[in-house]
Amino acid sequence: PERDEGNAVVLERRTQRVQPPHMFQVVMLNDDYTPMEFVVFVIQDFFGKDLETATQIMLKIHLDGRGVCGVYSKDVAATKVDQVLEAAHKAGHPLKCISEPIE
Ligand code: NFA
Repeated sequence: PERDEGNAVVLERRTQRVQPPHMFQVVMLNDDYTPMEFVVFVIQDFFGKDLETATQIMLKIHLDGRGVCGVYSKDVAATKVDQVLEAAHKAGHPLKCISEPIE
């Protein structure tokens, strides 16, 4: 009956809620042309890092080829990527970043 269907829905939703939200890391990629100061500016501006942290992340990307700028829900991570790519494109820099699921 209807009451059983209702219980089944509630139980299924409870099971789903136990799963942690799938998080995505925004990874910035190195290139040979984007100025270091621009990268530091972008990391501060869009990822809320202070100057020292942004500089450390920029240097990590410069040396390793890539670095994580932040971890977000899928939608927010995609928005961060869009914001970075638009700012870089407008400034004439080839800076790239991607979003990828963690684990
Ligand atoms: N490799 C760039 C340079 O030497 C700096 C850079 C760092 C670019 C991090 C992109 C990401 N100007």
